[in-house]
Amino acid sequence: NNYMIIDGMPVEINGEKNLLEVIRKAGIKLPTFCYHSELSIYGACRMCMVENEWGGLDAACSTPPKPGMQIKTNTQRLRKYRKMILELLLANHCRDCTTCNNNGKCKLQDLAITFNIEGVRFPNTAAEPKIDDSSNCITRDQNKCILCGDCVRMCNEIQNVGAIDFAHRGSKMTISTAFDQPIASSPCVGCGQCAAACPTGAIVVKNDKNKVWEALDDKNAKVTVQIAPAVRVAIGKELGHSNGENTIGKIVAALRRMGFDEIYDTSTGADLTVLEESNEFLKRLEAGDNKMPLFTSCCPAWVNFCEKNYPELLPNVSTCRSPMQMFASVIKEQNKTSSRKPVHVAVMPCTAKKQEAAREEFKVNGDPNVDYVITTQELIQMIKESGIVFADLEPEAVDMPFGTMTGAGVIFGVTGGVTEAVLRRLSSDKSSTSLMSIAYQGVRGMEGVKETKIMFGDRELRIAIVSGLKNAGDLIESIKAGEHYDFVEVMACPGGCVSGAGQPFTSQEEKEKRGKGLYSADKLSNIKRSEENPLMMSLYNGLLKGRVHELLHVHYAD
Ligand code: HC0
Ligand code: SF4
Repeated sequence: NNYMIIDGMPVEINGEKNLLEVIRKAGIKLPTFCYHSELSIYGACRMCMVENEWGGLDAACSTPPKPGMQIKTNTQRLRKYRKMILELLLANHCRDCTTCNNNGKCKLQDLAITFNIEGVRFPNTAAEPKIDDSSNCITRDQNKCILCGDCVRMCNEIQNVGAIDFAHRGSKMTISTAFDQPIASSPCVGCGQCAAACPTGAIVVKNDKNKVWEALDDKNAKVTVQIAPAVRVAIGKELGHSNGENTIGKIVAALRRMGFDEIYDTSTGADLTVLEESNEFLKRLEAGDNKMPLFTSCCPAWVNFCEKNYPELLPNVSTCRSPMQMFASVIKEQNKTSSRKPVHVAVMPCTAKKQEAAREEFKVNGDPNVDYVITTQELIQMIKESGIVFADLEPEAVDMPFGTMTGAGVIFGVTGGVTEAVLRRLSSDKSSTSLMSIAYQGVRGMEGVKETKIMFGDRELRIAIVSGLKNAGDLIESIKAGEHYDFVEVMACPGGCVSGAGQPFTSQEEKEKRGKGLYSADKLSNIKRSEENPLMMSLYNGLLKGRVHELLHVHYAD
């Protein structure tokens, strides 16, 4: 008899941790601001109140379900209560919805519509915007904050960064950095996961699309663009396709209509990274030096995290530039004699890539190799602004001379992908059976911590794959305590780039579909190993000759 009664209907209880999960399973959309299944329960917003059989009110998110329980989710009293909460929130919230960066994606706006709030009975006490624009990745406006604490728990519990926290008490309560310093001077690593969790416009991803429009309008500019692996499986949902569907051909078609001069795929850059990182790994392994394990370096939020928290480990971080930066050096080098000013844009699922692009290490004579990074969400806005009907576009191919890539490069966008691509390179058995078997050695799946052991010659290699910075921190502590690994892949966002904060925000389930979409794209690609990409040979014999270190590597430790 493991069931309870919700609005007169029996509903089975099957391991759910709280009433909210059972209610949602029953198909009832109970509203919440502060509930996220992956974060701890805060129970502050009170929107998920339900009426129990004795007429009392309980917060569904923090009440465990019990067999025989009888609750109601939709009574006049509850409707009044929810409206009151919304009116109170709206009373001290700015109402410039039409010009807010989060217009159309705001939960407060959404629920005001759902509950048909026709007026607010209290005076508007909203303070002037208090904007912190110091970061390249996110913009904060404290006065759009509803104090749900989602960002704080995300930054602390999942990312273990702790850049923001509650400050002051009572009506003065805010979310703040330590000493209210600008976010750029805090331990923030730019992962943007706080913005992904924020239900309002209080933390949003920096928007650089207008700079890209300007470059496209500039007749004297030659504008090239690269598209990151994870973008192709996440952009479609808002444009008439499904999550996980590979829409790379349509993205190319859309970018061409917008006026980009040359369009490339970051997966090509990832092939370069695979070759460089495999070489570096072998060299370190042979040298038997103490710079093991080798940590991957393609995730910029992870690099920031390491710099700020574990600087002593920087010599262990691969000297390989990220695929975005490797490819950008190549593209900029190729265009440096162009009669028009070369401008390079990267479309990324990631907010930290904006900061990576601005790093001094990646500038040549003061000019960044990547001039602008826009996120998947910004590209969606640009497509909509241009009136392009994405669903009707005929897919097109990327351009030459850098238009070949492999499946190994495409799977970079999901946790475990970099490792799998490197293992394909290292494996001496080049049969398709061996290639397939790598996929089944514990490298795939959305888990935040994966470990595998692989035989390499007569050596057993221990490999760890972590996503989410809390998991990275825990692994580093275990390494410091004596655990040995040879290779460690770190991605700051849980699940890898498919879950990047530049992507449309969605559920865990939908993120998994994106990951699967990348593996399907790999299956469909006719070249699956980076070393078999014919472009690599011509690059190493041409543009990269004698300049591999200068164009493809970086020393974060210096
Ligand atoms: Fe990623 Fe990347 S896989 S970090 O998530 O390595 O952003 O998609 O573009 O650079 O390729 C992001 C995605 C990239 C890079 C690649 C790597
Ligand atoms: Fe924390 Fe990431 Fe947000 Fe920075 S961007 S405040 S590190 S969650």
